[in-house]
Amino acid sequence: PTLLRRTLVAAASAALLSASFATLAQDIKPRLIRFGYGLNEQSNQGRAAKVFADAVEKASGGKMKVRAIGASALGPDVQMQNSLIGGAQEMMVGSTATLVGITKEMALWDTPFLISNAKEADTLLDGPIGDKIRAKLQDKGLVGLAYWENGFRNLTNSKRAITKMEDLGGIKLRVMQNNVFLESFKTLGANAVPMAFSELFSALETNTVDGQENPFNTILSSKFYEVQKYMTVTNHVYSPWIVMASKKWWDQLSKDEQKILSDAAIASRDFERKDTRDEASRAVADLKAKGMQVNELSPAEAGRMRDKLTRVYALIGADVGMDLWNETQAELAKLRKK
Ligand code: TK8
Repeated sequence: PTLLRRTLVAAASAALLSASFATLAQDIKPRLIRFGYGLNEQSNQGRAAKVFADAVEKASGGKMKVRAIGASALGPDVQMQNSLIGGAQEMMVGSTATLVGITKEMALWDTPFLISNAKEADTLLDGPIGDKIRAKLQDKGLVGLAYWENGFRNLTNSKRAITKMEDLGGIKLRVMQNNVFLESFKTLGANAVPMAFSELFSALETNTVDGQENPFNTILSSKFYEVQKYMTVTNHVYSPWIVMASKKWWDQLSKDEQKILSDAAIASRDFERKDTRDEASRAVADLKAKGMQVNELSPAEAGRMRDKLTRVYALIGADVGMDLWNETQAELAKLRKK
């Protein structure tokens, strides 16, 4: 080999050595981490779970192994949250909306029409407001590591195209197990039924419910287009997911292990948001190709809905606290002036 080649090889192996020395010097024990989630493996959630798992394995020199378990195989969101609190499961990712029974301030993210674009979402979630709400989980036995994007929610149903508020009348609509969602859709005239996500596909298939609301990505990955004819682009709320660990378990980890998990949560968040946005930008065309009839809610109708929901805003203010609510409004006003 040439001198240059030899130098390169030497440099490369030195880099490798120092990398593994760095892992050796760290306080890392062999760990098996069950990371549960609700959607399929072939979804934005499943892809990001894999990115998280790979990042943890790599950073721990293979000592920390993440078993990502999707399709609600470890139970729906609420059940997994309780397993984490009890210490029977290590980690999960799920909707903030299903956490309100544990941490009522999470209801902020359920506010209809609060967030209007990705920039606003990222600024609120990754800034002081998102941090404050995330920190509230600690008293309840959970550690919130990062917010992923579920996305802007849209309506689907098997009855008719929704072009105005009145079209929702009598539609049996599945909502998440969350009071704000329940009250919002009741207020808009739908017959809202709370139900775990894991039961949703078959409920739609058997016409136990007529419709549901979720981001484009989920409508695609969960194949709701097979059992739903109409989709209305409403963007009625921006829904986050949150990556969490059991506090009981977390408190037994070394600082090095905690850092590996926190860093991987952030890396997977950045991957996930980009992946989700890419997929969402193509989704309407994909869903049309799958046979869905798609219409957009007019700004005037969205405005009418927003007016009708004033009552629900008061409810959220009470759960979230006026300080946090006002801080959020101020932050959004600042962003919108820029
Ligand atoms: C997945 C759920 C899902 C949510 C829902 O576990 O329930 O509709 O949007 O993402 O958290």
